[in-house]
Amino acid sequence: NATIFSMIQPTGKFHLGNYLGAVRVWKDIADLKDDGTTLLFGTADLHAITVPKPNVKEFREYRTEAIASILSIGIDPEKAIVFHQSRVSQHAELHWLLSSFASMGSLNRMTQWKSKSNINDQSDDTALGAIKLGLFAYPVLQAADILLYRSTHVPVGDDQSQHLELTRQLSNTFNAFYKTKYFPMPTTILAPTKKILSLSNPEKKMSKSDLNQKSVIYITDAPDVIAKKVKRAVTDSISESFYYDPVNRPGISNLINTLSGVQRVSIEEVEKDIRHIKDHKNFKQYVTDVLVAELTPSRERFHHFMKNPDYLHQVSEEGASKASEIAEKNITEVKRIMGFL
Ligand code: AQP
Repeated sequence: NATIFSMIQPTGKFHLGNYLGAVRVWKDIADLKDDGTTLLFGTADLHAITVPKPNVKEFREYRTEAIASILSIGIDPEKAIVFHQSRVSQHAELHWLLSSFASMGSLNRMTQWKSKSNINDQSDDTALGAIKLGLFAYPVLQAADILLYRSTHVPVGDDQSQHLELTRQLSNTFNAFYKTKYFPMPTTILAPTKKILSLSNPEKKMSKSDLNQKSVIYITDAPDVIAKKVKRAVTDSISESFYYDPVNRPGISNLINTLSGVQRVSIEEVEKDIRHIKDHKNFKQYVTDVLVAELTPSRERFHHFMKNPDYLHQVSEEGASKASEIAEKNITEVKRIMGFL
């Protein structure tokens, strides 16, 4: 039977990239599955501390908001297991067991620890020496998350492809070492939308932890906030027509890509739809209208859920209990294979 698994870090409010690259895709998949497929969606709160979180109160809030966001986008907790990673201790346990099979070389090739630690010069030994083990080993924990449930499919945005490749590598190494077929080769389900970029710097991806709030459209932003952010988005001075050209028109192309994702149509289709628009003001107004219409229902549901913290707690605790049941069964088998039992 298929098991579909994905997580998101509670490192801030969810934005358009998280929506189009992750949670709306989870919802689409969940809507299609009524055939006994196991669905697990969670907050990767253990991953979140790889960039340490000194503000504990804020971190706690982000965890709660993450559950509210997942539900408000339309994941039904009756159909999918929704939980916090840290509430299922077997994630950390399997991370340790798998870490003996993960080579420093393969982790060294991962790009995330480099971008999150702002290392530019890899021959700078002092800077490299300051990198924390948790950030470096992050992909091993992600592999453990996925393999713990013997997941067969993992929906993610394209920035995560590299980590999924490492997961398959670890699964393969473990299976070959113990002459078993216990772990599956999880398939990556790539989100249909290309990466959403920052509004103020379309060279960078849109990120929860971006300090410049104007760069990011949060899925809970009110209509006037969305309008203001889109208005200020960096574009260009080429007027009269709007078309997709990520090299020469990165800002405009990012907005066209966003429209294509939200409206579930191809880039070419969007180009046709906006052919009649001749100036930036009207183009940005069009983008704003599309975003406001898309995000309003989930924003309203989000505020409704946030008024019911007890309900959110109950959902994530029930989810953790269901996830723990699968996790305990599977880790027991892994330990048996490895000779611990
Ligand atoms: N800009 C993006 N465009 C498309 N997809 C994106 N994702 C994140 N940013 C974009 C997808 O969201 C899922 C969850 O990501 P995550 O929270 O585990 O880590 P992240 O990719 O590091 O997300 P952020 O928003 O950039 O958070 P911070 O600022 O904490 O690093 C993944 O499936 C990812 O592909």
